[in-house]
Amino acid sequence: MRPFGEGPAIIPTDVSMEASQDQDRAQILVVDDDPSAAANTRSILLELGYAVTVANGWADALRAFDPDHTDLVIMDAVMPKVDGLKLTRLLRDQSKSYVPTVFLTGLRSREVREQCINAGADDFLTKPVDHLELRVRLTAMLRIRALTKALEDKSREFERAARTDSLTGIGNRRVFDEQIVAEISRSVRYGRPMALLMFDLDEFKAVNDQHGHLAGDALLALFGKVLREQLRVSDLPSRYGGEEFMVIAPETTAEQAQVLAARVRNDFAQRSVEVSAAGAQTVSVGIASTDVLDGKLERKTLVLAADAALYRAKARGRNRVEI
Ligand code: GH3
Ligand code: MG
Ligand code: MG
Ligand code: MG
Repeated sequence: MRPFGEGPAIIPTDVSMEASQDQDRAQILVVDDDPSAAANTRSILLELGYAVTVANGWADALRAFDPDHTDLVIMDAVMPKVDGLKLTRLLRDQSKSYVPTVFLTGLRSREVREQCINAGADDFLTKPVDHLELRVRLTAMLRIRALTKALEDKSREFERAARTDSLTGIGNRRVFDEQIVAEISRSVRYGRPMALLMFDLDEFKAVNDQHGHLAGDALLALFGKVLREQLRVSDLPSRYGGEEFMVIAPETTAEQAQVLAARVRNDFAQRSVEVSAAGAQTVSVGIASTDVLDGKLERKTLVLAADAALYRAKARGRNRVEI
């Protein structure tokens, strides 16, 4: 869709042009239980240069509605079973993106108009449709749609950035805080095992001191990559602090977590040699898991247990895994 809708795109003159311009043209979904009324609206819209999908009734509309591509819905207010008012609510529930809806109604009563707007319609037009009226209303509505969509995209981008650690590309502390609560409650509810693995790079301060912070950063980035590659999709990695990382492993016992930790440790030690002049970088791991913990399972218990295990790994010489 073109930004900020400076009116409909140029009317295509041949099929190949139509295909190439399709991305640019606003996509309008026409919903009408009366096929001839729908065809009429469709032909006006095509003439105005819009891309049009027609749905004959509510079930068809729910199928055809695509929040990522539909820019605007033109809907007949009076349809059997599910009318325009109800359908608008259904479509709104189905979409996180705000897609404007214009009602077409043969009813001229002022109460109906108020009902339409109260039900979520953004505008309405009476049948038979006046071409100019339709054109100007759509221009205004699509301009708002373009602005809204740009804002929605931006906000998704910000949301993603606020949750990602930029150096390692994995989730940050905020993501860990959310995921640990959700996974513990899932584990408790279904009586399923879960493990928490806490990784801490060994003697990392020395790497920075001797080889510079850029070398340290490269190693941290590599560790994030190793986690992304070595874990199952259901495992949840995050950067907890400076050179400390967490992995929440659902459906995982202490024994299985040890295997996972060993895999990460070995891969990281091997690949770190290529990334930094500091030589093979080792990492210590503390594991807490529901199958070896007693008492009420809480976030605090699990984190403290993983931390204590990590401390033991450090005390016993580093470059090892403890439970
Ligand atoms: P230990 O084996 O006991 O864990 O020793 P250590 O040196 O790794 O532990 P310490 O906590 O003393 O040092 C952690 C170091 O990690 C200190 C800090 O400068 C470094 N660090 C934390 N975040 C970053 C980062 O984003 N980039 C770089 N290059 N270094 C970081
Ligand atoms: Mg009707
Ligand atoms: Mg540390
Ligand atoms: Mg450390």
